[in-house]
Amino acid sequence: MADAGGATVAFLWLYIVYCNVFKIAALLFSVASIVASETKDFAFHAGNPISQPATAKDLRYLLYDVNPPEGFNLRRDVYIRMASLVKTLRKEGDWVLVLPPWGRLYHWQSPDIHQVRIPWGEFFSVTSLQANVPVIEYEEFIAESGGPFVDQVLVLQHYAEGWSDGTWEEKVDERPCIERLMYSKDKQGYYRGWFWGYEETRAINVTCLSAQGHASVLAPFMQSNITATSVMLDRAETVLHDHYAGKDYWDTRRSMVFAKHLRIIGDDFRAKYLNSTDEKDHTDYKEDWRLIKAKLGSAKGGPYLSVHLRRKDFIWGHREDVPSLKGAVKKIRSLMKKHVLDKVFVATDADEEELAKLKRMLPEMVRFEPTWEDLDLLKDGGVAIIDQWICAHARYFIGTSVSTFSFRIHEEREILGFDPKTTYNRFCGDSEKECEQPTHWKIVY
Ligand SMILES: Nc1nc2c(ncn2[C@@H]2O[C@H](COP(=O)(O)OP(=O)(O)O)[C@@H](O)[C@H]2O)c(=O)[nH]1
Ligand SMILES: [Mg+2]
Repeated sequence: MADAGGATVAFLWLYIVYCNVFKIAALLFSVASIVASETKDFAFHAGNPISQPATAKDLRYLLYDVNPPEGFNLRRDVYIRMASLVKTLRKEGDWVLVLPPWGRLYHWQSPDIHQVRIPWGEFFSVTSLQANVPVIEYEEFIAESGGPFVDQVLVLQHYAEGWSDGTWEEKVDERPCIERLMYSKDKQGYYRGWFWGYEETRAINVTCLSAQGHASVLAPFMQSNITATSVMLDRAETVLHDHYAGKDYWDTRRSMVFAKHLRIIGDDFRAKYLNSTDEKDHTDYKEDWRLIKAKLGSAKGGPYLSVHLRRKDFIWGHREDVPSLKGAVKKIRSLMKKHVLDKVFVATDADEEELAKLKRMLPEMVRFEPTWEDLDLLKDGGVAIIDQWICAHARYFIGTSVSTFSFRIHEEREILGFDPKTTYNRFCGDSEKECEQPTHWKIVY
């Protein structure tokens, strides 16, 4: 057990100061031009209304949001679907994807920490995202598009009648809203609702759209029926992946590089407590994700077992595929023995009581335990990413059944070039009969 370390905190302060200077500069000189100069040739440009008024006129913005109860790692998956849709839309127009600020997530419950209106740049490398598809932060959208207004909100929903006639078809139709609308008109006739904690944001128009199929099924509808400059898809998780685990999926997934300060903290921790460095472990990383093409099986990983032990809502329902703590510790011990590893790194969302129990049963476990000050800077999302990063670099990983948190670790390890046998593993429930292991989704370049 260890805290994140003083040097790391000092580094973070420098980083934050740097970010703030950057923000002020952005306000003074127009966000768009800063983005363009920062990204240079590395990325697409999201359009530049100051120096190119002609193209700015045609710029369209796609915004989106996800069902409130959904967690961090499903939201990362929905980003992939939206990136795919924007790529399709861009065949007929200059569309830019607006990154929905992070916040108000059900699991982000650390007390006294401000966790709303968090830009993507705090968790991911936006320059890396831009090398895949043009994206901008929400505040850049406000600055560029002329204010906190969304022209058209389309609330996605299924079909009231379902698809009970037995034939699945892909379709989109404007329909009456099935559920109670989460937007209401104010005195001026604007729609108010949840816009990521930006209370001044309003929508001009809100309608419901029944959609069934993959994300790009929306493209023809949007191209022929919507003329609004900014369009927000709410409940974006309603539409599916265009092609799950295909090349486009992996391109977008690979572009979701964690923010550099989080990777540095994770790497420092690996070196300090787990005797793990990229050089020794053959997990070399390049800043430009397009240059990373690790061969399957080339990564060795640090000399530790890593574990993602999902608890909380996963045990409340006494799910059959989730082990008791006792069962999990038994499995951990047997894996350490089998793979001759004397260290185990544990990432978990266990509550205080369970954690105390786990510590008694597995006193040697190593965890990333941020101080309050660290947490204040990193937020729950940053800590989750550091946990995932450390799990991704272990010689052997075991996760929790159907947890998207574990799935994102699988992908990270796939990118790093681990042998699938060391990655696609999960705990079994204590009395689970057929304990099917996770699917290997092979990376496609
Ligand atoms: N730091 C940390 N947070 C976790 C861990 N497991 C779960 N969480 C938190 O709980 C949330 C789980 O929700 P989600 O991301 O939707 O994953 P899923 O529910 O497991 O599919 C995460 O986003 C984290 O905030 C863990 O091992 N470490
Ligand atoms: Mg979840």
